[in-house]
Amino acid sequence: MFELNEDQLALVETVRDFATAALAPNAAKWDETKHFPVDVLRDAGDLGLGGVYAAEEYGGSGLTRSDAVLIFEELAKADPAIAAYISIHNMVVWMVDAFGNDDQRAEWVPQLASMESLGSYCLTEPGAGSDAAALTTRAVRDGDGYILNGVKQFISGAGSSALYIVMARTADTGSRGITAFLVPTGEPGLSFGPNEKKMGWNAQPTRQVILEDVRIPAANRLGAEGTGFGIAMKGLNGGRINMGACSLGGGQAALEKTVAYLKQREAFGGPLINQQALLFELADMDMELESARTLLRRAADALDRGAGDTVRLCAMAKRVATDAGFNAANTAIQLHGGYGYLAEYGLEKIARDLRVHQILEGSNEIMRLIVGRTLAED
Ligand code: FAD
Ligand code: 2MC
Repeated sequence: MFELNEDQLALVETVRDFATAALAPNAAKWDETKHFPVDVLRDAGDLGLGGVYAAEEYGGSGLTRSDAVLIFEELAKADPAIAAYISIHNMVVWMVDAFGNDDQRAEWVPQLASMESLGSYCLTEPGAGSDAAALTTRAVRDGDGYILNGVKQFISGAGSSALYIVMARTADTGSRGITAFLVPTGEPGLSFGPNEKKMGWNAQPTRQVILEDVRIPAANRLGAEGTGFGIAMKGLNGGRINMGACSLGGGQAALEKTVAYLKQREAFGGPLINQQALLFELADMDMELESARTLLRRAADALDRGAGDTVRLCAMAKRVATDAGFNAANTAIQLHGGYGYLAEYGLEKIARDLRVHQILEGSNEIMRLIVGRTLAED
């Protein structure tokens, strides 16, 4: 599990080459100008990064979750915001591929896997975030279709995506009354709020998705009525470890920048790396990132095998890796002194981007709730 095979080593190298050439040189500019680089996402799609763990049948790459965490760590070393969006897109593609019927898969997976079309995942609402099963967006059956009404909050990629997977209520039976729907862009009644002004993740849009009497055919229902919450949660298990991998990538990049900096920064008669107090900080960063990486690979392996403790391990890995990544970025700022605070050094962007990973795809408190519940149940 812990030694990469030849295919994985080649995969990491390919993704690193792409990230180094296409993402890293532009990351600061995209952050500053709030530019969502859809053309570069298409290049990522050409490399097979749009449907990493979708089956090959409809154009996915057919890779494993263990491969995916390697990919997202590499992408995030160059730009955590873009890596994280690609992860969300992959969650959408996988949900269509895993739970869609043949018609839905044939229609959507090829265009999503190539990233010709982008996908958004719409669970959160203004009044229902962590308590996702309390969502109130409604889908009412109307002849051979459904009429959707409601507002989805904080939707990544909104306004640019071709496909929105919307979790909506079809019955008043809690999490078992939720159904997933494929809502294509351009449907009458579908609109978007303004792009939110954010601390980080500036290279991807975050907007409300507003549904006002949006009529979609019943053929756009993903899975059976009442299965939408399970579909949404199963998507998130993979999303959570990917988000952890994105945090490790950002944290690792921050560590490497800091080692290089302390080797050349002179104070008190020599390079600062000779100060043991600082070397211990670097060692702690390295240990925390490596511990998180180990747990993340274990969770990815559990997801690949469909192991019984997958949900618990994905939640643990998400909490541990997103905290490790942010802490490493924050320490890196400190160890750069005043220069760490300057945008030019690239560290404050990493910290701003990684901060939200502790909040979204299930906050780190919710990860504790998931793990804690399994302890209480035992
Ligand atoms: P709340 O649920 O109101 O929580 C507030 C605080 O209370 C948090 O600290 C939370 O951890 C804590 N808390 C809540 N319940 C408990 C509890 N039982 N025990 C202990 N602590 C608790 N959502 C989507 O569906 N799709 C997206 O694409 C998407 N992208 C996002 C992008 C960004 C930039 C952001 C900021 C959010 C995004 N989200 C998205 C939403 C994100 O998943 C939610 O913000 C998150 O789940 C938390 O929900 P909330 O903001 O409503 O906070
Ligand atoms: N994997 C598979 N199934 C799951 C699951 C998971 N991770 N989590 C819950 N379920 C199932 C669970 O087994 C149960 O199934 P059944 O009805 O067959 O018994 C059902 O879902 C309901 O689960 P709970 O009874 O645990 O539901 P509850 O409402 O008590 O709590 C909680 C669920 C808090 C774990 C869930 O609401 C949650 O994960 N909240 C966080 C929301 C979140 O992660 N949002 C992220 C939005 S996306 C985003 O941020 C992006 C950037 C894209």
